[in-house]
Amino acid sequence: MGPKVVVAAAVVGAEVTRAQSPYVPYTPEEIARAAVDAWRAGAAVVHLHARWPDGRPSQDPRHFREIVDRIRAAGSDVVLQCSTGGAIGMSLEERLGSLVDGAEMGTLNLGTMNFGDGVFLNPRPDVVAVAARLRARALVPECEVYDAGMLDTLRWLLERGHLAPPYHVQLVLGVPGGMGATRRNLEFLVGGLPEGVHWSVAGVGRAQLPMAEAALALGGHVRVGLEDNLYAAKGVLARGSDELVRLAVNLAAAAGREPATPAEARALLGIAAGNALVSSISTA
Ligand code: KMH
Ligand code: ZN
Repeated sequence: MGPKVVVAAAVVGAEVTRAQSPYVPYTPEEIARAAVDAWRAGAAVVHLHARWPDGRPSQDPRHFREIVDRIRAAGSDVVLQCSTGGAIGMSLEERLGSLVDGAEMGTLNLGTMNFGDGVFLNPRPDVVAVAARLRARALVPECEVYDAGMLDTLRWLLERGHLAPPYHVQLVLGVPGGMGATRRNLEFLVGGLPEGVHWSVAGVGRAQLPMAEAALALGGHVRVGLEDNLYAAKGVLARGSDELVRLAVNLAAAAGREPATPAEARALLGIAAGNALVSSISTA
């Protein structure tokens, strides 16, 4: 058996809509249920966004608190990672609203880029500010890397002391405006990572499962879920992120890798157990 694989589920992003798939969760209750289903299917980490009931993206702390509380109330010990990326056009302070008590990780987006037809703004001072907020809240950063130059920003953050281990790297490949989801790009990025860092791949659209397969072969971790991909197979909508997690777990088995439990993922990613299982209600 190879090293354990941390399977992360991104159960809803800021962009996908119910017009595209009826399985996209919107309300905190739906998002929490999707997260718990993904955990039951083998995900050790859930990457969380929130929505208003009409589907607009939300970074409102009340939504994140309800999601966190509902996941814990369902008895799940899944690692909770909150998005600070939010949606294009949100202010930095709005984006940081997601970092509620009970969160264990937060994303750190490493640069500005075209994101579809919009621009995802992450000027370097904002990246430093998000890193500082994550550190102040004792959250483990997940560095979102969409393009090769962002690895240079990662090194700059480390050299200047804005970022220090433990942190995790997510290579998000296939965003229109970022690096394409190809094996060659993946191998190039992995070759440029700091020594010993844990990394994962999130392939966008139809590249999701092929990128997961490539990451498994290269010793990385994987992210799947409806945020990045709505389909289980060509023309067949996934009925939820849990279905995509099961497909990833099957790929892992074929690659001789077993999914890590949330406790094992915490140990691998350097997440203090003390941060886990603290609900926002119990600390309010
Ligand atoms: N919605 C994207 C613009 C993150 O979660 O940190 C940014 C995003 C990244 O989803
Ligand atoms: Zn996200």
